[in-house]
Amino acid sequence: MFDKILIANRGEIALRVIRACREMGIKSVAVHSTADSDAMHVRMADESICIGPPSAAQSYLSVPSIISACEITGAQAVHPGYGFLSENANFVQILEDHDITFIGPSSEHIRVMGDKITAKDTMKELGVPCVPGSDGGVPDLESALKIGEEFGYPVIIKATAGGGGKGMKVANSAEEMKSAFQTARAEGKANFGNDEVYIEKYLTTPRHIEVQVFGDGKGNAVHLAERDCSLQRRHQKVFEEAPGPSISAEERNRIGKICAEAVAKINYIGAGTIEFLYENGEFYFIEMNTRLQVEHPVTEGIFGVDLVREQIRVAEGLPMSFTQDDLEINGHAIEVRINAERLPNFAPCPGKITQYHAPGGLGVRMDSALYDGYSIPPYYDSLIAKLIVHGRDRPEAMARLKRALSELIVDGIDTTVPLFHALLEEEDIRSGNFNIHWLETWLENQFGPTS
Ligand code: MV4
Repeated sequence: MFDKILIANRGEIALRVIRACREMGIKSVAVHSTADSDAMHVRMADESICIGPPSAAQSYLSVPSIISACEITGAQAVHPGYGFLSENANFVQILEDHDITFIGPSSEHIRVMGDKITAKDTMKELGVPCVPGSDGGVPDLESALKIGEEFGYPVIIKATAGGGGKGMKVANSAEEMKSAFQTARAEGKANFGNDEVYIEKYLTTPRHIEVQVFGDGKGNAVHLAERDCSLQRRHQKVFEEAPGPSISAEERNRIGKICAEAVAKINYIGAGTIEFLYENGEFYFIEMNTRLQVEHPVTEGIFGVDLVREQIRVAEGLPMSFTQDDLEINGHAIEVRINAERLPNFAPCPGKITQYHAPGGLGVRMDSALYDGYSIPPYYDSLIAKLIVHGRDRPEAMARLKRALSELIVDGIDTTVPLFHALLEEEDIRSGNFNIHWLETWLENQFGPTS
């Protein structure tokens, strides 16, 4: 059993892990930059250690600093949270070499899924349905044009190392292929040091549906249904829910089984998310994330399980505490991401919180590292809170979200809270009628193209 876990993260996700550790009787170590000396995760952990200056590159992303912090504090394991080093295969390799347990998948699984071409090859081989397109990388424009002819336009060219929408270009015709192909390549090279690209049929109006999976690393795995994360702006999720309002029990069981069997077969360990585009009743794999995701609480809400506790258990070599048969969906959960950002442009808005009041009551969970008088530093992600509500059904969850938002007070800075008040009045949101383009179209209609 682990005696002490180091959390290589900050903010609400660091608190999330510290809380799981405390419930399991495991000591927690917070790491922090000099800009985070007053941060809540430092206060809440059993111990803390400063690992560098404000810039993430020199603190939360510094592998030598994190390894040193483990050695100094005697932590036997590292939980990476999400972002930062959570999907860095080299970091995991170095931990493995130092006999420090990474609470997450093997470096090998992270590496395979971190490259989208090898991820797609692997998933296809495992029987997961994929978007039609090139088999592997496309080496030159001539081959790209052939693929365009074969699958028909529009197609999308994607950098294999891409992320956050970078290195992704749509070509609507053969004429557009040249510049789309070259731009995707150049963006891959510039942003990720990798110019390899692949091509898919472009799906015009899909939903983003992601299946939560969990493995024990010994050939056992389960799925925990799906989340609908279609409401995004510039590839940032804004509003997430589980289960997906458009997915039937039959579809859920079918795709869930495919995903669980796939990760069982590769002896995957820990939490993972298999991302799909969903259009006209079909699922198309696009990517796999090998981390605990920001929106994991909606899954926890409908299943009543603690995913971080399970991550720690399997990292210790223990079995998961549930089987597929134990997992039953109870009601509906919604998460909204509250960012320190000013509408309509979502400009980051760090600063001092002059008044803070978190909502509460039945079915309300507030995951946040805010406190009264806290100063949000300007160096990191603008997510400051996740408000998660649970109800017996979707309408009850929506009513509860509206009620909880009305109780919330975050004064001193601008936040995305007004966006959620407005969204909850929209018929499409109330009825679950949206795809990946809905939010950006709505924002343009509300505020014009500047947003
Ligand atoms: C696509 C697509 C349409 N067709 N692939 C965006 C980021 C990356 N995760 C995959 N993305 C997309 N891939 C095919 N074949 C549309 C998107 C996409 C998108 C996907 C999910 C959520 C929001 C999105 C917004 C724009 C584009």
